[in-house]
Amino acid sequence: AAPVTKTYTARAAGVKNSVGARLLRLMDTKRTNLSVAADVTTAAELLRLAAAVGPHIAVLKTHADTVSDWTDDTATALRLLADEHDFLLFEDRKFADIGNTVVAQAGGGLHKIVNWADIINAHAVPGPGILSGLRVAVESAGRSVGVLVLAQMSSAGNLATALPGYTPAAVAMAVTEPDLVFGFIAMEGGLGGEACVSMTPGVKMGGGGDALGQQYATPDRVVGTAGSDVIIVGRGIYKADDPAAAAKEYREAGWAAYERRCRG
Ligand code: BMP
Repeated sequence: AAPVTKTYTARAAGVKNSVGARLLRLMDTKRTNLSVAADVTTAAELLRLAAAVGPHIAVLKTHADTVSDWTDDTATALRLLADEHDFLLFEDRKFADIGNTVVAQAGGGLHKIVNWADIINAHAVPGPGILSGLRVAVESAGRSVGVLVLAQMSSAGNLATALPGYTPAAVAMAVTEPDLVFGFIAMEGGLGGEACVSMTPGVKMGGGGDALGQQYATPDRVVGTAGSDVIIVGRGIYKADDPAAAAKEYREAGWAAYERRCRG
């Protein structure tokens, strides 16, 4: 399919999940479609990185379970930074269990994810009960949270991409709950229609990969050619000598690709 050429803002009105609509408007207002994958291992590094890249990003993506000294204060400090710099917090926990279990994983444990994250994500493998469970957790937290379903992955040999029918089935599951699910982790845009947001990991200037199966595409390819909406960049930014400067570069590349796409 041809990439979606409508602006993020023009699509926001059709998005039923309030976090998804907010993300689309925020990207146009702040002029950034960049998400930084903050894959650092201490709370101090995480907060330092969030403060440095905050002015350039739409979303900060975390793996709270890789932070060795995570406490409730880490979440509180992240929320303050998110509100100060106007970005959303995405905890990339990739829930993948039965509904009853994800209620406890999303709401409880050490990380109490739905108490602070704006965006969470889920594999489609367990079936729709996983979304019912996440809905219970979100409703009991009493906050606005949006869910992304993993429709595709960036890693070599991943079964979502290798098995014909997997991605359409994941999309079909997601679009039945538009007030909860606003989009996908995917390698392309347009999945689920223009009211859905695609966020793409595996992004690095120059492309390439790593030794453990990661496969990279450039911001231009992801947003321009593949029509995805948000680039997710980890090592390309947090391993740079100057993460803020690298974030600015990725922001500009992602934004230029979006503006070209909107011109059709
Ligand atoms: P990096 O840019 O350093 O390769 O990091 C990519 C980030 O995106 C990691 O946090 C990883 O967990 C996540 N990710 C991915 O790479 N591929 C996927 O398919 C899904 C992901 O969440």
